Amino acid sequence: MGIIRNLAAHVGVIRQTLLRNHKRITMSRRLHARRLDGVDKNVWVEFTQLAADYKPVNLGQGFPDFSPPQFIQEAFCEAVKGGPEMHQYTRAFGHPRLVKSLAKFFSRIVGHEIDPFEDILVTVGAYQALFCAFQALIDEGDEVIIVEPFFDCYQPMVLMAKGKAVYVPLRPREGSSVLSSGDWVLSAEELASKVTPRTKAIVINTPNNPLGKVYKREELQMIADLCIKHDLLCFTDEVYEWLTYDGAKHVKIASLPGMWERTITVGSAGKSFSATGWKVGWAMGSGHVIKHLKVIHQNSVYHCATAAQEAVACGFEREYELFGTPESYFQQLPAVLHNKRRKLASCLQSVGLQPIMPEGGYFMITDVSSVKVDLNDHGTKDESYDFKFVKWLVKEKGLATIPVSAFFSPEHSKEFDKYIRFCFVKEDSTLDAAENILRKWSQTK
Ligand code: IK2
Repeated sequence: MGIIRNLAAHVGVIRQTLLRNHKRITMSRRLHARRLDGVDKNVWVEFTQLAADYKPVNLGQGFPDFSPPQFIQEAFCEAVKGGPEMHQYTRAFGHPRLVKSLAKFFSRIVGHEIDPFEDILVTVGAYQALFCAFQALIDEGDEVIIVEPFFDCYQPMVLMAKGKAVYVPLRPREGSSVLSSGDWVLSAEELASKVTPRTKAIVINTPNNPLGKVYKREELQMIADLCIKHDLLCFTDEVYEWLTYDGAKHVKIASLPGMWERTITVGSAGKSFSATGWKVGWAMGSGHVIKHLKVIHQNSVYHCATAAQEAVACGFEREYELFGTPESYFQQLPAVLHNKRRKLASCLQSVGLQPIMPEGGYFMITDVSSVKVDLNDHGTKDESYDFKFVKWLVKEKGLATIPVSAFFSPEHSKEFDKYIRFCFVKEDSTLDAAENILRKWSQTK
């Protein structure tokens, strides 16, 4: 009897397993769309989880661990208290007060009268602006030239639009000792050689994440000439536009002659006002281009949080009045970060690492190939060196950073997997804690 009962239980388990597996197989056949193939891995998902699990000193993901400026916090509180309409839907393509303040602010910089209602789309962070741009403008088979290193989402966004990403890396200048991001250059010949009759757009990011390169006017002119010659679009991701150091100047490629009509400029209030969790961003460009991004937006997100947009509008109105003065947050933030950048650089140098000084942004990369550690137990066998190294650093030393090969295409990532990225938009106490970890470790080496 007992044997029969055991047998029955066993059969029951097998039956359940078969049923589950069967269900899983039929579901997985139908479940995910082909556009998800090859885009399921995400460096932020992976390393944010690792940071949540190990609670390290976090110089990983790019967000400040300090509060946004008082004026913008107050603007948000005022917006929340501002009556029923602040809690309801607003205009789909951008809250009227925000698009007007953005248009007024950026018209002065671009040197072109920006129409608030035609030329701007407010989005859920710069991320959604990029998504709308790729979805709206890239068609099946279109080629998109991406300059590496690049913010990682460009590649899956091209793939999801059924386009083909074509890569051109910035490389250290011949003979340079690579101490500054300015030594990383784009070869005009290499870039031109990638243009084919199928090329639709060139994607750049200045100031660059993770390298910190701020493209010089001549470099942008070279890209602009190519766009005009071959009738290409330019997607320019400028979320760190206010953050430049040591005299480097951010130039908007949209301000170069002939470029306004063919450029989509992406910006982020999260990065501009140190409030990344608000997720307010925008795409800006000629109305005849932006109208297509609006179609993607209206059929997916429809519109963004009203109170956050109202607060960002107040921030831009204030910055318009204070532009270029020491009271402007767009002057104050880079001044604060200038010191943090120096602090992190000297910390890295003191433990024998050679940082590449960023001219802009809030990241610094360094070569860790000289560091001798046993990475066998960290990461999978086929994972690249920097991924293993970063996992080891979190788990064994309690310090979070980001692997730089995540910002390169599969074909070039091997060349750059000796670098890791540190984020320095952090309290001095956080940078001190990171320094303590690095010093202790270097003493035990
Ligand atoms: N474009 C670039 C170049 C970015 O760096 C980001 C945000 N990156 O933050 C993650 C990190 O690198 O640690 C975005 C776009 C997205 O900006 P938003 O937060 O406004 O969507």
